[in-house]
Amino acid sequence: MKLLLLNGPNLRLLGTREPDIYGSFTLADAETLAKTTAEKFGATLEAFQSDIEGELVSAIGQARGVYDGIIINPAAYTHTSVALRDAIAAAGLPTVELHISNTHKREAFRHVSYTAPVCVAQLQGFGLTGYALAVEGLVAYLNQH
Ligand code: CA2
Repeated sequence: MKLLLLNGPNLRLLGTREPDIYGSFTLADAETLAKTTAEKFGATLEAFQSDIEGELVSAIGQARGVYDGIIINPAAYTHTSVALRDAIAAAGLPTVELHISNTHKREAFRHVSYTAPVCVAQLQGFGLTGYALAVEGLVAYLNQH
């Protein structure tokens, strides 16, 4: 089982700013946790981060036939991107939307997700642990479907 982890814009700043919202872990910490969790469940995981919407769209488009499922933290594009939503729907791969913070406790514009309706699940508010939980959940989903 091969999984793809995608992280969207500004998530490379994790660990450098806004620790009250996002914690003090780095993007590398999150990617390493996701990879070790995947291995624990007999899967492999590759990770990619981009600030560029089109690069994320392309990564999703190229995932079909290579990966069995996707975990994506689309970051701010969650709340704006029809292109990412269409890419996820077109890829037809089970996808989990992940957020570090609980977006429902934050500004109203973060309460809407363009991407969640085309994902099998959405997980948010667990900080770094969410990266492990999302992998565990996606592996379980793929084993059942
Ligand atoms: O909680 C999440 O994971 C978010 O996807 C993070 C996005 C935000 O736009 C979403 O509403 C919720 C922002 C990512 C920016 O990451 C930073 C990390 C450290 C310092 C500054 C920004």
